[in-house]
Amino acid sequence: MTSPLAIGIVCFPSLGGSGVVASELALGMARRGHRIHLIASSRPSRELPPCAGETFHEVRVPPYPVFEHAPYTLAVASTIVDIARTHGLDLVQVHYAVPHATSALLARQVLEAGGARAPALVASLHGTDVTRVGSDPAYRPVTAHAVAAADGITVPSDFLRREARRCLGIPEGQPIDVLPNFVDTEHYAPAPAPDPARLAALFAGPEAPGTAYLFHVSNFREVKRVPELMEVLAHVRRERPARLVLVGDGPTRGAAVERADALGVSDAVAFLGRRAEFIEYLQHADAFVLPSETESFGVAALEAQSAGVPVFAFRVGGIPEVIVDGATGCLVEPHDPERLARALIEVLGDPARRAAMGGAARAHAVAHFAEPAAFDRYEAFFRRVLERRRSRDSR
Ligand code: GMT
Repeated sequence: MTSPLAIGIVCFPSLGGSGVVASELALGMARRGHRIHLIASSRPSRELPPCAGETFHEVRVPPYPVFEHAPYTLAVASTIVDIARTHGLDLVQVHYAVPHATSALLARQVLEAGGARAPALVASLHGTDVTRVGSDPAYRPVTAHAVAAADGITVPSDFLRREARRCLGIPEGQPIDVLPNFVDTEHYAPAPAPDPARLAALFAGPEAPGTAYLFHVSNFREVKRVPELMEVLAHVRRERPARLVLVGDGPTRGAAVERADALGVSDAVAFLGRRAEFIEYLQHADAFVLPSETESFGVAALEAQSAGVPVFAFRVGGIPEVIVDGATGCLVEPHDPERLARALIEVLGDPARRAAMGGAARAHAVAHFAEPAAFDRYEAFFRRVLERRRSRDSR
């Protein structure tokens, strides 16, 4: 019987994939008997049932008139120090390197300066913390230093491992472990029996027979290319009736609404805004469309597959590591909305093929990305990191 670990998990609370991964992992590890301290500026928006082994710690960032930008990085570092001193921590895992890896490194230095043994540091990289924000000269020197100083580094795909070496200069000799993201396959499951009345209620609108339902969820940042989704829909609708439902909100929502108006498809689009729960929409959708410019992984695409919904996306970043082109969805060359629409028209026009893809998507998610196995991988990884540090310290 291995001993339970005390783990601090730091994340951003918003509906982004890194927050989802962090909060699901926190719950999964707490249910396995570990003591988990979840650290964020507010409760992560993915509401999960309370669990005895999990404690939430809010990072307090007090404003002060001198600050143009309140120093969140210092507040996270102080929170980690406080938890380590009060409760004891074996390991701190930070999700999203900017600025969390720097906060954790600072916390380590503060604890060691006080004569304490600092927790091991794991930097879990997610995407733009490497490719865009982390590699921006405004942040790169400090971010690269903090990530390289971690006792363990994880990424969700081979793609992001290559990018971490290239953008942050992590040397070949330093291990970066690929731990793919995961999904709760019991929650994200196909509908037991698709219900036409429920379908009509969910995707309300004047329906033509055979209407195809397209679904998208994201944080509507530039990288997601949500306005281009309107073009995909317009192309599809030239060939067949289709509606698009979007969950989420963010900086490009206005541009997406305008593009839908300009293309004359507004009546066929529903912007539902932010909501943590959208499983029913997924379960009743014919396709999930993700026209992102890049994705290191694409948690939403995995959730769709787990619900038995094929994914249509551009062949970019780590997406080919999550979606099997032609089997669990379709990947087309970036970044042409018309090509994406043609792939949709082809598959949606062949109900038997669509059904086979849905079944394959579900099987793929269950076989490769289910939570229990992912939690095993994380636990083994955390123990490896601690062991590595122990043997280094004893030398
Ligand atoms: O890097 C980001 O843009 C934010 C981050 C997030 O917090 O949602 O998204 C990244 O991490 C997710 C979880 O690992 C991945 O599923 C997303 O593909 C990745 N986003 C990008 O690479 C653009």
